[in-house]
Formats: sequence, C-alpha cells, structure tokens
Amino acid sequence: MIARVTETMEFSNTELREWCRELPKVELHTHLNGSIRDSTLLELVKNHGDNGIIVSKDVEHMILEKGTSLRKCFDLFAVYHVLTTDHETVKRITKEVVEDFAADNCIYLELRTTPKNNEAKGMTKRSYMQAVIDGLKAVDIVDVDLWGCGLNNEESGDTRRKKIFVRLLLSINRSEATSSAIDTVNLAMEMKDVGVVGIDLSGDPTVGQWETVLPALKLARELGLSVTLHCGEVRNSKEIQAMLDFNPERLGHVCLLADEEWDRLKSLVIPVEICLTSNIMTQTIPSIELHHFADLYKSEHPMSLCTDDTGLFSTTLSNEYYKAALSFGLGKEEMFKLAQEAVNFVFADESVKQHLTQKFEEAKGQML
Ligand code: 6MZ
Repeated sequence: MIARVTETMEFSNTELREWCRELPKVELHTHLNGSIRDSTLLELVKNHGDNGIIVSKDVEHMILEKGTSLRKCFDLFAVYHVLTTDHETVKRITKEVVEDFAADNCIYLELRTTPKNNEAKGMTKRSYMQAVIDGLKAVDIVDVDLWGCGLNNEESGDTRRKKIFVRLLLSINRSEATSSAIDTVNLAMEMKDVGVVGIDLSGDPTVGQWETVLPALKLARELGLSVTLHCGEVRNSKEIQAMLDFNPERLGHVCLLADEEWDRLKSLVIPVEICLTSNIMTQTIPSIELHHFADLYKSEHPMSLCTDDTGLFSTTLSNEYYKAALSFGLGKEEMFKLAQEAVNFVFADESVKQHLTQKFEEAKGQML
C-alpha cells in the first residue's frame, strides 16, 4: 500500500466505481482500432462473412477470448485491420470510440491511430485520416473540440452540452519501412492545424529495428511534433537505452526496464503512460501488486493512467482509476491529483491546458 487506505475504505466498491466515473479524466494512450466496441466487431465479422481470409466462428471466439498475451493481441489486431479497412468503418469506429470516452467523463482524449494504405479500398494514409476526422464530426453526444473550435455542433452553439477535447497522434508501426514512417510524419505535419499533435511508435515489440524508424522520429522532432514511444514491452536493453537517449516527450508502458534503465528514466523525468489492465492481461507484468505504478508513484515520477485498448482489454479509463485506487490504496485526493496532473503531459497547446485546468478546478468542490 502506498497511500492512505482509509479514505478508499470510506467508499463501498460501487460508490468508488461511480466516483471514478464522475472524475474528469484525461486519456493519453489509447489506440483507435484497439478500442472498438465488441458489439461493433461482432457485427463487422457477421457482415464480412467467411471469405477465405477470416472464418467468422474462429474470429468471434478470438474477439471474446481477448488479448491474453502480447502474441494474441497482435494476432487480433491483424484481424481487426481486415475488418476495418474501409472509410465508412473507420469513420464509424472513431465516432463510437470518442462517444464511449465522453460517456466515461473523459474531457481530453489523445487518440492514436496508424494511417493505412489500402489500394483495394482506394484508401491512402491521408484518406484514412480524413475518415477519422469525419468520425469526429459525426459524434452525437458531446461537442468535440479538435483544433480550437467546436467541430460537430457549431450551428447549435449550445453551451450546456458537454465537451471533449480530442487531439490525434499518428502512429508509426514498428514494422514499417523508413520511407513509410517518414510519410506518416509528413502527413502529421500537414494535419497539424486539424488536431494532430504528435507521433507514436507502436506495434509488435518483437518486430522491427529502432534504426529503421529513427530518421522519421528525428524528422518529427525537427518539425516540432511531440513524440511518444512504446518502450519496454519486451526485454530489449539496446532499444530501451536508445529510446532513453532519444528522450521523447512521453513513454508508454516501460514494463521491463533493467535497474540502470529505470534510474535513467527517473533522472530524465520522462512522463509515463501507465496501462494497468493491459500490462496484466498481456502478462507483461505478472500481477498488479508487482506493477511499477507503485514505485513511480512513490518517487513522484510524472505519469498518467491510460487504457491502451479499451475494446481489446474490456476496460474504461474510470476502471483504470478504480483499479489503481483498490490496488494501491489511493484516497480521493490522491486520485483527483493523479487525474489532474495528466493535464501537464498533454501534447495540446497551452490554451487547451488552461481550459482543462479550469474544468478540474470546477469539479474539485463537488468531488472532494
Ligand atoms: C504495441 C499496440 C498496443 O493504430 O490500427 N497497438 N502496440 N503495444 C500495444 N499494447 C498491447 N496496442 C495497440 O490501432 C491498433 C494498433 O495499435 C498498436 C498496434 O500497432 C495495433 O496494430 P490502430 O488504430
């Protein structure tokens, strides 16, 4: 236990769950295709039918069985990508994912996705991203602020509607060639005035070489885009050290760092995106009690709770807070502070940070 247990104990579990849902939250690490609703996936499987690439019965089973190891996650992503590679579906899943986060009281969502070419569907990386933007415009239940103005509700001007700030990160997949990774960075640059704030490096951590993507990451930095890297999902000391040398704006996961890498992470004070459920479900970390959250929290290292893939891991951002409260004995004030501090690590500009800070100030009186 690392904090006051008593405060947490004041709640019943149901009250604690509800409190976590009401807490305003900032999500910094979630992948679009990993956050598709199960119901949507199953519908897509049904519509897709058996076509030689996927067999519906097997896929339904995989979807419901979920990502219970890193290997299974990447097998599933390959299936998702067969199901979602057309513009209408990309638009639909984007709309649904944003609505799900908004319903969970997330007030700022940094949504990441890998732009994809798919010649058969007439899709380019650019048109894929346009479908994402179309999905944001289609959001019904809240106002979406994408680049400093209301996106989906300009005419109504209804100030009572809840609002979510959405910013986009373009992901480079670790298996991409240098030229493809550079294309993604250039696309991010083109889309800087429509809500794209940075670059993520993700994908199967057992695949790809750091040197292949480094030129693209350096270009991103030169162009003023923020960078976050998936780091230490598998033991790979050489790569972890290279990532720390790069000193990105944020790091995701940082599960399997050796002691000296751990010390270096702390001395560099790089904010960490923590994904509790994901790390446990993929068995990257053997149990929640052994999760590095506790050590980072104790050393007051900057970090933020995140979901990684809400669909794949059947979680929500409020569930991640709930889990942290129960597992590490955090009280209301600690939880509120943890949520609020995430504002410091968003890639959006100062005006958004000010707006979010104000939202937390307004909520404080009601929540504490
Ligand atoms: C590494 C992950 C990931 O980009 O198609 N992705 N990469 N580790 C993880 N932890 C389990 N979870 C998701 O969303 C799906 C893609 O995000 C990355 C993978 O590259 C996956 O294919 P998009 O929207």
